[in-house]
This record gives sequence, structure tokens and C-alpha cells, in this order.
Amino acid sequence: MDVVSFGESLVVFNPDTPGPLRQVNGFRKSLGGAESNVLIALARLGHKVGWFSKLGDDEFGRYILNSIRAEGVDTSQVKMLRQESTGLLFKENYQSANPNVIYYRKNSAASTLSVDDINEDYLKQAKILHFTGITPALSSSACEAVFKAVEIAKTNGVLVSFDPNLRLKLWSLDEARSTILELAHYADIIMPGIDEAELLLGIKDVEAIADYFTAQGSKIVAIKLGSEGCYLRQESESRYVPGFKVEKVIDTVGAGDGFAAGLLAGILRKESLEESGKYANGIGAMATLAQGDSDGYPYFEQLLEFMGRKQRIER
Ligand code: KDG
Repeated sequence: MDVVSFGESLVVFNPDTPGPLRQVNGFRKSLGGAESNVLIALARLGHKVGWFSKLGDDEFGRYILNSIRAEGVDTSQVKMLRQESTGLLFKENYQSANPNVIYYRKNSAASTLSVDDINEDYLKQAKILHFTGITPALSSSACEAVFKAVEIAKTNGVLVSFDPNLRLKLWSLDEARSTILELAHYADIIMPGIDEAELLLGIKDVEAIADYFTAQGSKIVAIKLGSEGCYLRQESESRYVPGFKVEKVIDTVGAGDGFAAGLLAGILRKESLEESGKYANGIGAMATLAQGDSDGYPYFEQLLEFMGRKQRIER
């Protein structure tokens, strides 16, 4: 397995019309979940990946399981629970590509994740364990599970990749800061957004942010700068990698996960730091061209076409 990840996936309801949800009459159903998004993008690029979680043994749980499995992600460790429900997310659009997000996930099946759900053998056989700051925010048992998983990864030479994914609707900034910064000690690869890093560390300067995480032990620091691209640091190498311009951004949700997948794909393919940053920026940009979180993620050939490396034969 190249990459293993775990966390909560949700059914996303995308409104047909903008405005407050009380005035919306129709929704399009799609799949969300930061960790499964990253794995879906990696699977499309040709990597072997596995996801585990807990879902409600309900129609929404089956929809999530079927959708993730259909992308070629290994779901053999997923547990379906009879008592708890699958988490839901509603988007609310106000003429902007950054929708307001409303969760219905309290006491969901995934929030019961605990150390008992961490299968050491499954983690040990992966090259990379990827996790996000959303999972520890789900519940104290899920938070313990995250610490157990990263400890297993560290003691078994599995590379640890961490996207802080700050979600202030799930926990307070103080709670988030102390847990995320503690988890950062375990991260070989860390990829905060510039705004997240500013909230967590109180610093804005990319060099200073990269210095901080490098001092905590991260080997690769990738700071996401939105449409501007990213700033990367690996040992003595530091560089900005400019983003790709897109004509019309439809929905930014899922772009950060696409970025994570591109970066990890570059690392797995032993590409240079700059090339890995280009993959990351490319998939992040492509993600914004579609409404569903993972709808815009490319197959490898499509990524090369988007990056202008390969010509598309249209007829
Ligand atoms: O990164 C995209 C995710 O935020 C979205 O899919 C929903 O996982 C989600 C969450 O918990 O916010």
C-alpha cells in the first residue's frame, strides 16, 4: 500500500440554488471527507491506497462505502455501525466559491473511532500514513486513535503526512492549537494553509512558518497559498511554486485535499520538490473547476494535459 488514511467521510448536499438553506428546495448529493478525498485523488493517479473508518449501517453509509470503493480505494477495514448514523454536510452558497458549511455529524458513527479501530498490521504495511486535523476534533476517542496511529507509523518507519485542516466548527481555536501543534511533532510532511498557520502560530511569514515546523521535526513543509501556489521547504531547499490560473472557480472545497494528493504523488514517484509542488498546485486548481469535492481530481494523464505537458487529442 502506498498511502493509508482514516477519518470521517460525509454525504455532502449541494444546493441547487444560492441563498439560505430554508429557501433551497433541491440538493445534489456528493461525497465529502478530507481523508477519502486525498485517497481518491491518489487512486486516480495510479497509487495503491486504503481508507478505514466507521459508517452508519444506513443508505448514506452504503453510498459512501460504494463511492470510495468504486474509485479503487481499499475499504476492507471499514466498519458499519447499526446504532450510529453517517455524518452529513450541507453547503450553503452565497454567490461565492467558498460555501458556508453546515455539519450534521455530532455522535456520528465516525465520531466513535477509537484506539480499538487502529489495526497495527494494516498501518505498518503502508509507505505513508496521511491524517488530518479533522479526525482528532471528532471526539476524544478519535483523538486518541490519531495519536496511536501516528505512534505506530513512527515506530515502524512509515512516513507521516499531516494536513492540519483547521475546522473551527468542530472545536475551539485553543483546543485545535494545542492538539494540532502536538501532532505536528510526528509529521514528516506537513501542509498547512497560510491562514491556518497564521491562526495556529500567530505568524504570517512563510519562512518563519517553515522554520517552526522544521524545528519540530518535519522534513517537508508545504504551505498552501491558494491561487498563488505554495511555498515549499525541504532541508536546505526552499522555493515558491506558482499556482495555475483557472478561468472560473466553481467550488474551492476539496482543493486542499487535491493539493495533498499531488504532493504525496510527487514524493511517491520520487520527483523533485518543485515537480511535487507543481502536481499539488495542478490538482488543487483542477479541484476548483467542479462542484463535488473529488469530481475535479484528474487521472495522471489529465494532470499532465492540464499542466501543459501533454497535448489533448480532441478529435
Ligand atoms: O477538505 C474538504 C473537507 O473539508 C470536506 O470534504 C468535508 O471532511 C470534511 C470536513 O470534515 O469538513
